[in-house]
Amino acid sequence: MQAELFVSAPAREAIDDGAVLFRGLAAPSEAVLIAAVDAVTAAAPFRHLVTPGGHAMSVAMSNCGTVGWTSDRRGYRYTPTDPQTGLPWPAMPDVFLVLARDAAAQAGYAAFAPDACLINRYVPGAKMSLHQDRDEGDLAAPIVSISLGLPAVFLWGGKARADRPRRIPLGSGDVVVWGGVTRLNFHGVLPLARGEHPALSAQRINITFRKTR
Ligand code: MD6
Ligand code: FE
Repeated sequence: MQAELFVSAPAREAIDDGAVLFRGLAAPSEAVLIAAVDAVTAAAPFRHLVTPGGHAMSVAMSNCGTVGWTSDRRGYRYTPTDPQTGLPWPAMPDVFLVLARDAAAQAGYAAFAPDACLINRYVPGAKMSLHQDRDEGDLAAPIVSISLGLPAVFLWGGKARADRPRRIPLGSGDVVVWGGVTRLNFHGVLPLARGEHPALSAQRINITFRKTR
């Protein structure tokens, strides 16, 4: 029946070449995803990493997967253990993997096999300056990004830092997939506005999946 096609196809918005936004794709999984974030961050607590320039980031971070993204005065890199605990990063929860692979496939990236998952926590005022994601060894693989909690304004820039970014509102359950010719585009997040989310109170959680090797 025709109606079933509409039920199973998520709202899809093209952001750019190779970049797609699926509104609400993760919304049905919100509670399960939050429980999985809680489990990961009980073992690998959120922390404010220091940039090579010596500034503490306003966004708090954790990771799960075979390797995790980290930063200190010596630079940015992926490590197999959590520098704070000395332990391996927690395994990637199944619910994360299933959703990431499904979103990637729907965006046209078959067989996405992420080995790293970065979890970012924003509170009001926290932001992410324009940057490129370029520390991954496999730039042919896309990145999948899931947003939960308070809404944010995502900045979608171009190939050069000076390109004026577009503003894309992201809400809880929205999933962005990007790769291909825009894999290295600059992007960021405006300072989070105050608000109250039913499940996450005054927080936004962003989960990004990457293939580093
Ligand atoms: C955020 N996201 O949405 C920050 N990077 O909180 C990112 O920096 C990002 O969402 C690469 C791909 C997708 C992303
Ligand atoms: Fe990024």
